[in-house]
Amino acid sequence: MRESWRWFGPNDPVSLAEVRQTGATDIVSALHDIPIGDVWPRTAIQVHKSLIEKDNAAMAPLNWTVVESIPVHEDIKLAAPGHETYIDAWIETLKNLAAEGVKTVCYNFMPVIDWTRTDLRYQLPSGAFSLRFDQDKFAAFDLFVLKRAGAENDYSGDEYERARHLFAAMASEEISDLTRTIIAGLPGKMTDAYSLEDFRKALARYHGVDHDVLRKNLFGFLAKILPHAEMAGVKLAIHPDDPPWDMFGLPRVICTPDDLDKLFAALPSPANGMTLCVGTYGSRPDNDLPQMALDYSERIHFAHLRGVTRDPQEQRSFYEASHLDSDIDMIRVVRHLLGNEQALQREIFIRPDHGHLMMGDVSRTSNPGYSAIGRMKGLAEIRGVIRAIEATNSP
Ligand code: DNO
Repeated sequence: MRESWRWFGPNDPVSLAEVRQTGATDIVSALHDIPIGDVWPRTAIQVHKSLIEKDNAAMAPLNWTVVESIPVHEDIKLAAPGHETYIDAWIETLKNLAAEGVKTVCYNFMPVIDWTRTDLRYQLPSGAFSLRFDQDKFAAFDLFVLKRAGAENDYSGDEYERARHLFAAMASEEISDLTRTIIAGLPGKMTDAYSLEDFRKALARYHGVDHDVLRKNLFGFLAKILPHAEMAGVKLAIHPDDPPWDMFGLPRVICTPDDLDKLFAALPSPANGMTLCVGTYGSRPDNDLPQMALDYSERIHFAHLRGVTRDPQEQRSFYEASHLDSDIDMIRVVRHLLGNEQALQREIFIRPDHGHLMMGDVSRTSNPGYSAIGRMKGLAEIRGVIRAIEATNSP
């Protein structure tokens, strides 16, 4: 397994020197400054790569091997007139990355919003902070802040009442925090940051786009990309929709094994792969993560390892628990991923996906979910699991 670490570039508060100390060997990164839809020039990729790899002769090497993500322009998701230009740009970027040796490419196809949480500082009994998605808060935002037309049809009477009560008790500061958290965006998101008005406009563009249409647009996009990926030796790794269900009346099409089966049946190319984002898929009780790790052995090129614990009453609400102790059987997931590597004679990239905000990181600037110490703890725990399984399996 190749232990990787997400690095947001020169502005990331966690430096490469710190990343090196975690023992990770591979860097997961992107050119976040380039506007969505533009080609990433080869020279810009080279500059980023040399920044990451500049101390490799003297120190433990760090290599840029995984991209997370090349953003997919909304016009592609909508198959809007002229979207072919954006597909061509995506292909150019893919080729430029491959030419520089960056050949594992994570991307997602979530309309309008990328990953979504409602609380960025949810305090755990240990005193550390975690990220949380609270379904009632989300509903309160949708119904009473955004006031989305037709939103009431998406919630039961009981859900509506819970959201109404919650909203009535929220101070204006809390409302603006919640709004910012949901629509202005989280680190690494691959969609634009919106004002409320722009957000409504972005949603309106999807009027009439249901699951079938969005899926057709995804498959149409991939049909054009995959031959180039194959030629360039690139492995694509689609990231699931986080959380994995429809939101704001938008269809989401990478949420379950059924979605994955449709994707791989329609486009069996070996370059067509997935990111097993354990925490995202695991936010649904009906996704069996160890089973998915087994079933998609050949398709998993990249894994995000993170634990999730759901609320007993409202199963769509969850917090990001510790990497090993959550509702997900992480040990079995790791065991199956290792088994796949053995059986297929290849390595996959894993990274600790998010970590708790804890210790010295609490008083320093950090990207929500992407602090240093919490992620290092997650990586170290997972490394322990890997070593223990390897030792048990060796003759
Ligand atoms: C959040 C991440 C997402 C992810 C993109 C993949 O922590 O998992 O930002 O990178 O959705 O395209």
